[in-house]
Amino acid sequence: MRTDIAHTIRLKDYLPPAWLVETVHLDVSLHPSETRVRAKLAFKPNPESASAPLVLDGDGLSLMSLKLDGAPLPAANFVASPNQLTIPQPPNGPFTLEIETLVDPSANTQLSGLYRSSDTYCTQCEAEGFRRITYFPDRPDVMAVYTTRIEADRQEAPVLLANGNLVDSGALDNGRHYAVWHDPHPKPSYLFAMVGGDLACVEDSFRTMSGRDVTLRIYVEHGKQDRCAYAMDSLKRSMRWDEEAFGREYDLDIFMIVAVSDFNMGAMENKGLNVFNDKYVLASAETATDADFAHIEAVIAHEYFHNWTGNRITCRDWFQLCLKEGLTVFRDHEFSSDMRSRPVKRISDVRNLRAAQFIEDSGPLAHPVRPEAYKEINNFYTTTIYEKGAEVVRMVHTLLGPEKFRAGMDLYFQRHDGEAATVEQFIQCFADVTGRDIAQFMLWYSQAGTPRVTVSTHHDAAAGTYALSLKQAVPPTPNQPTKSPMVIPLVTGLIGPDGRDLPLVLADGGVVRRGVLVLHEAEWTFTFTGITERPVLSINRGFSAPIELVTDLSNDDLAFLAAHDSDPFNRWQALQTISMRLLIENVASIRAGKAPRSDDKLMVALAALLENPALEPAFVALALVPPGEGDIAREIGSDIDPDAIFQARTALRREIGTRLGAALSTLYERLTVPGGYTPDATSAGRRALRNVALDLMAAGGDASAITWAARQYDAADNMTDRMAALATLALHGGPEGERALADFYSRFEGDALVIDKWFSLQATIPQADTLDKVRALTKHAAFSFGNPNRVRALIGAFAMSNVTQFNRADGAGYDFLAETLLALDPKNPQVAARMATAFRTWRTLEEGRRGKAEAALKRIKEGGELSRDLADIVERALA
Ligand code: 0A1
Ligand code: ZN
Repeated sequence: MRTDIAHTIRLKDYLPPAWLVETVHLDVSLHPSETRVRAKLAFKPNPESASAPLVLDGDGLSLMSLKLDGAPLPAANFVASPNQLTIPQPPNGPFTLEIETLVDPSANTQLSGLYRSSDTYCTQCEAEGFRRITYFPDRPDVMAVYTTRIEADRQEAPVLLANGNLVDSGALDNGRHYAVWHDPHPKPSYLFAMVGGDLACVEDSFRTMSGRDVTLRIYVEHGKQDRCAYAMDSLKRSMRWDEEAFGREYDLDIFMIVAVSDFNMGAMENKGLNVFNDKYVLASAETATDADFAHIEAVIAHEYFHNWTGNRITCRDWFQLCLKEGLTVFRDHEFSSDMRSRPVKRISDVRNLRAAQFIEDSGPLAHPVRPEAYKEINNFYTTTIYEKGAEVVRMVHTLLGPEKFRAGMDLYFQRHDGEAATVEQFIQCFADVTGRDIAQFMLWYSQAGTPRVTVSTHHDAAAGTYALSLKQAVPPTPNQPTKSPMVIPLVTGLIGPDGRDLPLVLADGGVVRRGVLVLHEAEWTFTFTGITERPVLSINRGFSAPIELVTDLSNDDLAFLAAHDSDPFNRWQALQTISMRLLIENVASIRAGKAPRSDDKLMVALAALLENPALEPAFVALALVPPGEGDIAREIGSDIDPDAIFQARTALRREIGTRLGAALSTLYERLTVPGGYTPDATSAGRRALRNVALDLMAAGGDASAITWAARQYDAADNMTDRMAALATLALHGGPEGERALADFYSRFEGDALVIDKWFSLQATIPQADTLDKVRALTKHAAFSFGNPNRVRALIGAFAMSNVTQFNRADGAGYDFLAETLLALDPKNPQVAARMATAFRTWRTLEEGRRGKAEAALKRIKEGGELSRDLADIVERALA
């Protein structure tokens, strides 16, 4: 574990590298505990910086030998420690360095650098894992051409892979063999990858737009080949889409994906050799849900799209992380929207954004999309960098329109291909194609916090004018007490009594393009003319800006929007807002010992959805789900009582279940999906609505829903229906739930990814005995603290998704997490740090829980020698 004092790295201190690396020749001899790495690096001085000593990064390395220009370097001429190699007086001009290091992949439980997953050797080098393999200037602005020779025992590792194209391979003595890979595209060290193991492979091919044939391979454990078809299909669709939507063609002869079962994140975009968490590759009707299929499609696309946004154009430094991540998430969101239903995708994305990013942005871990300082970069692979980063790119798209946006992207690819770029350089491309000034827009990258926009309206029937007054405020966040007004694009419509959008004519003669009103000031009033009858305002359509919106719309206006808005997002939002108002009132009532009230108009509006055949089932399914517990808590803001929130939400679900029971059961019977299972969005939407209907009926106390759920569980031919029925039974079914959980385990025993669903489901049941069950499950034979998927499935689900039980009033949930993190940290600091973010809302809790959460955090802080990762999160959470 790293125990070095963590210093703060700052954006303002950026200096270009003193030394550049032209070529890297790696020669790796794989061995379970003593892998020998010989690196031959061709250095040259950077003409853009002053001469300086050569300082190479390392992390836990053992140096075996060192040569400069072919001759052993005398000990007096260098200083080596496990974490650094310095040559104080390197030659004046270019030179080569040959470095031999020894690494132990089997002992690498952090899963960064070279490690073993099951018996496969694999690497993870982002952000700073390459320095755990050899000494190197491990920073993304050092881009080199890599040639990798891998040697291994042929029995142990018949498959040997690295970036680029295969240029040589053959047999060696003693049952060993080798392969040589060459990647002609200069790349930063974080994109290096190699794999060695006994893996099965599924192969296909893709003809690019210029007519080149690319070999596509997915490597998986033997016996899993039949679960790769959807990933392969997603890959081919991604490749085609990037050509059509962005004009981007693939640039090597082969594209490989390797699925491993031990992986800290979702997947990694290493050049030509993506390494994936197997959760985002493997799928079959019996083992994966519709949501799993959609995630696989999105992650495959995301990693593939990085080939241009991330790899061909990379980041100058880690402060620019959103340059590749925000942009690539935007691209994968667009891809999924084109493959599926755009409105449904947008609603789901916004739901996730609010549930994760808005919460991060309003607590102690808030940071700008481009941070200005960090202690541990691994802790900045956050929802702010990724999802808010994508929203910022989406705003550029909204402000410019599709054609100018595409022109800006084309310019970006043309201008910066092969470079390590900055966020300014990216945004400048859009400025250059439009002639606009970007200074104020850049605040989206530098100011943390979710802007709050307050809207008030005034209709003057006599004058035929409609005034829309907007005020914006950005809340204080860590180290940023005051903020400046941002550029906020608000897609807006005024809807007449007949349900149609009125023309938007500004009184000052200004033109509204594509319905986009742009707020630049702290306060501004837009006045429209020609509005004789009172319209209903639909603002922030499609969630055009990632803001909190406060409007003076009445519940009747919102019900009108729910029924008539041409923007599906705002139809959904209107119902959410009505529900949220009710929930907040009911939370207060419950805390005051009063009964929650019901809302007839909400029920009428929801009933209308169920009867509207024009609506997509997937949309209706989303509209029937009330705001989540986290959303309600965020809206309340402080003095949170998670139990009262849960009760208010449960009461609303019960109300929907009972009041709309007849319509829900009709839907349940009508929406069966004929034929065998296919994962397409339309069938998935029908299943989603049918399963939401079932769950609401059960929430309403309908005993026949339990019978139906039990029948569905037993008869299901796919995991979506089986899992949905199991969840309903586990939540409402009493002994039926117990029976089904036991059956599920025995059906899927040995299939780790499926058993993860079983862990998560049990960890998220909002009942008092859940914590004891979770504790017991940590001892279950199928559980392991060594595997990140298992840890996330059980501990992560409990801490992040079981709001009432993690936040138990007696503090036992916090104590459990603290204890678990202290045990996990020495093994896998990255995963421990990520789990610790479950404490990010502790200050908003009511006094009793707040004290207990703080005590648990302090216990972690004082719990011994913490990793830099965990210490950083705990310190920021407590600050
Ligand atoms: N760049 C990858 C995600 C990733 C990030 C960090 C990792 O290790 C610390 C691993 C993967 C992506 O965006 O998919
Ligand atoms: Zn990414």
